[in-house]
Amino acid sequence: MIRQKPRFLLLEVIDSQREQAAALVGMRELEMLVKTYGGERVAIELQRRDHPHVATYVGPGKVVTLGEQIKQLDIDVVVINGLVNSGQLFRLEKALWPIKHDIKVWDRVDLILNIFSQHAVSTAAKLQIVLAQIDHMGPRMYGLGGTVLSRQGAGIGTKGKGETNIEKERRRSRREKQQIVTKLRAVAGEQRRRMQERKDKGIFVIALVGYTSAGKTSLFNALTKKQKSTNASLFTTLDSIVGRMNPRNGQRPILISDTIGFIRDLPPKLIETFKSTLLESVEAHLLLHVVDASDPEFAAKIVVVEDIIRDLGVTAEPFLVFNKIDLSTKKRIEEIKAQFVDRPHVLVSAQTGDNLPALRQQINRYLDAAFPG
Ligand SMILES: Nc1nc2c(ncn2[C@@H]2O[C@H](COP(=O)(O)OP(=O)(O)OP(=O)(O)O)[C@@H](O)[C@H]2O)c(=O)[nH]1
Ligand SMILES: [Mg+2]
Repeated sequence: MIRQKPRFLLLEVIDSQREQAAALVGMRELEMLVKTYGGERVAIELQRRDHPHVATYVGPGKVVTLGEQIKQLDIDVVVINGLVNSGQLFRLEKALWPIKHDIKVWDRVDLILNIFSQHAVSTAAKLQIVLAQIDHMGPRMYGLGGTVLSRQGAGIGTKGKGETNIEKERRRSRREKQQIVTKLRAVAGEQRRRMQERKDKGIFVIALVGYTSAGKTSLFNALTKKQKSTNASLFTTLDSIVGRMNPRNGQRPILISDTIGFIRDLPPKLIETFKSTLLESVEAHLLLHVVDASDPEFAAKIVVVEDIIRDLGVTAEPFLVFNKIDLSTKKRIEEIKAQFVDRPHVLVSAQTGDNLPALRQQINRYLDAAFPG
């Protein structure tokens, strides 16, 4: 039976160097992801080991205690806070079958992909997710007890297929992947053509990028007067949307695109998969990097985002927009200004509209530079 609110056990292996307190801070984001998925965090487990166990990620003793917890707490999904290879995930899951036949063992990327498939609207986004799942799940997909979660509704409560016909499944999955890649190429080509058309018409194109939940869609709404949905949970936006910003009198039109947010520890292959969604960012005249100034971890998140956009092939330095200053103290705002004195930036609140005129002014400066005379 599929439960309304699947029960999660969050697990992390930490080496002897890592402080327990730091690991627990890292778990907060995972907890937020579980909540976004619609799950309930029932337990958190840290295991100290210098290296994950080669076969089952956690050691044999831990497999036994995990089993006991799963039984006692009636856990549906064990999610590991990390990127785990699919053999380890599969063997750990299999070791737990005698305790609960439909237990799921996911890593962080499985969880993120399942959230993506809940939120995807457009055909392109859906295709990208299936492709990412084929890549990430590897052999777990076919036969080896795997489940293609996007095809199973919430992805909970499905049983393994057994180990027969693996070769047939593998071939089928390879074919499916090829078909998706071809379709996505067509989507990307079409998007590129539209982008070029806009550029040829002399339209100034801005793309919003940033960590998930930084406030990209809120800023998009504030600048375009649209009402796209925003939410405190993660990955509210998956599909790119484009809106028009009111230009100065007689000025050329400005288009802004809002897209999927980034998060740490995304495998490069996954980013590759989402490239067609992110094309708009690559091709834009100006990239606005939206940062949640009220987040104590924002500096590390800036690095995550900039690494990803570099991987996408963007060479220009994005313009930093520190958002949510309504939540920050005056002292904090001064600190940010001092810390980023060497980089072009503005501090705004998409919610209250504070300092948005300064952002518009900066945008116009970039526009004038892109289309001189
Ligand atoms: N206080 C405050 N909250 C804000 C501001 N901007 C956005 N938020 C809130 O932050 C949360 C995330 O905002 P979104 O605009 O959905 O963020 P996003 O970057 O588009 O997030 P994803 O699409 O999920 O990656 C929502 O709860 C917003 O209401 C702001 O300036 N001030
Ligand atoms: Mg959004």
